[in-house]
Amino acid sequence: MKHGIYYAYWEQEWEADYIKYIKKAADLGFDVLEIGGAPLADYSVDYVRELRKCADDNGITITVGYGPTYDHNVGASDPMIKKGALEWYKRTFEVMASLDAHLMGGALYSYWPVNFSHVNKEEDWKYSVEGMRSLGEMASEYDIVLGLEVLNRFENHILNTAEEGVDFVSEVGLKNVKVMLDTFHMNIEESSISKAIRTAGKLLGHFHTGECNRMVPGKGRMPWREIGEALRDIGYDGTVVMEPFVRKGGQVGSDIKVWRDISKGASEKELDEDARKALEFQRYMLEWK
Ligand SMILES: [Mn+2]
Repeated sequence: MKHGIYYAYWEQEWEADYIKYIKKAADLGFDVLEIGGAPLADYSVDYVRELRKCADDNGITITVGYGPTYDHNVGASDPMIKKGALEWYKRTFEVMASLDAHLMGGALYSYWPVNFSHVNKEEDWKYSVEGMRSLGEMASEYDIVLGLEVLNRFENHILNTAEEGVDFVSEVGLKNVKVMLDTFHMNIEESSISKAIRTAGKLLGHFHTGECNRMVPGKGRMPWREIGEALRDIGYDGTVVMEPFVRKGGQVGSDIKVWRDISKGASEKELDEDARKALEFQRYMLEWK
């Protein structure tokens, strides 16, 4: 199991200096830094080389998280949107290959946040499966696995439970298109968190962690022992990335709906210390034998 953290824990805007966070993640003891996919296609060759070198020098594996914009929805019924989206993903996958990054996770089958005034689940599901076949085939050329993140009902309508994730991924039918679960979303939608993990089983390709209010693991009431037992039962040996959001303000605070300072005015140093402790806690809860 490799443990990581999403860079946006420390940021109030989505743009960030990933070099800084690669170093920080390594200093705190993480194996993985999850970066945002949005800017990758626009990076210069030189900057990509610099990022890659920094990751290699620090022993950090990069994973990529992405909440696709409306224009990057491969599940769109409009063929022009799908075409443009696939072109953008191709450029992004090329950069990921240069970064030796082999996993992208998020609502890749849709877009985020969804405008719910126009949804038709059955129809959107159908276009989405077709779109993911195209995207998955393209990703396989770059040796990239796609984790389709199951989200709660307020953020997406297509995949809300592990069972739906498994049905969807089975319909897509590609080895590199997998189910991705996140404890924050599961807490809202799943009757049993351990059963959801067992339902995903061998199809689980990426895992996000966080407390019910998105604090770092260990500060809340998520059933970590149950989660650890289920992950061990299915023999999960992939990436586990914590995705805490505790600061309000900026585009991140607004998009994630953080309307109070959950961190209680924590400094960057205090946030670092919380992350370090959460990593120790997570390794213990998910990996003890
Ligand atoms: Mn997540």
